[in-house]
Amino acid sequence: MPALSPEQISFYNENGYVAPIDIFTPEEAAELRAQLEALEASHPDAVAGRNRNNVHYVTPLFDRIAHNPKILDAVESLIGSNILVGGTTLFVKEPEQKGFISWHQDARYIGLEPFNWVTAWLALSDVTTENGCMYMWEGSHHAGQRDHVDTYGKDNLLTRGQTVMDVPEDITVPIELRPGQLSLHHPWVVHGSGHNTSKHRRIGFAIQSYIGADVDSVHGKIYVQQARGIDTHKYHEHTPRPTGLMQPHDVDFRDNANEALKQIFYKGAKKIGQY
Ligand SMILES: O=C(O)CCC(=O)C(=O)O
Repeated sequence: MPALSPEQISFYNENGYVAPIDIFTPEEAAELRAQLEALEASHPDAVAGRNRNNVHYVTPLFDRIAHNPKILDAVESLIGSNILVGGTTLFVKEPEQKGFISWHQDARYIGLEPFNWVTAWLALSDVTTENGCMYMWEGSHHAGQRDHVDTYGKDNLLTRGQTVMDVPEDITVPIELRPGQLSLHHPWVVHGSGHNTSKHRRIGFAIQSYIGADVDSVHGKIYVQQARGIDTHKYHEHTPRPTGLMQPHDVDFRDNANEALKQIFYKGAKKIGQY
């Protein structure tokens, strides 16, 4: 499916997310997953810990996903045609892993303004309530930015365990996806995800985020790639796309970019948590 339909756009505007969006066939998604798992076997440190951020700088596999025209068509429906890739994160939950993601808004710590941006989350495995899919608090983006408490919870996969309290959990909606399906969510929608209680991996790749060319970074330096259109505002340094797997200059660059990202994520934090 290319661009979002008017109904999907209305749904996004009303609820703060839209899903599922078919991007890859199950066969294509299985192939992408196989490539990821080969990469995990050959370069275990390249996609884990802090390095789960910005894998698209060092792997043609994730670079191609981040620049996929079908994903960009859907994103263009929401933020317009001048699109930059502002960063990516792999969100993998291993079988029966305790890790969870507390209720939060992406906009709270990322520091991208104005809010003409969207997070895209691509499933590379089945994503279910059992294996820790995201839940959305529908419509919560309408109230703008909310207070978060930095909990630094042991099993919390967010950097500082930032948490929106008093979320009406019983009305939040699970976003179940098949491999190759995408969800898109608004910077202010409150969302989170639970433990993987299943015997299977839950694998998601988030482009976090696609930003309009008019979006600046108010907490620190970010690097971008032109995904579509032109950079009308030139706020950010542009980076080349990888020419091969784990090329030394790309790895050096990614390390620098992740150090800069750390400064943003932990700005004003009382302590540095785990990645
Ligand atoms: O992968 C998850 O469960 C949560 C990811 C998330 O919070 C996000 O992409 O904004």
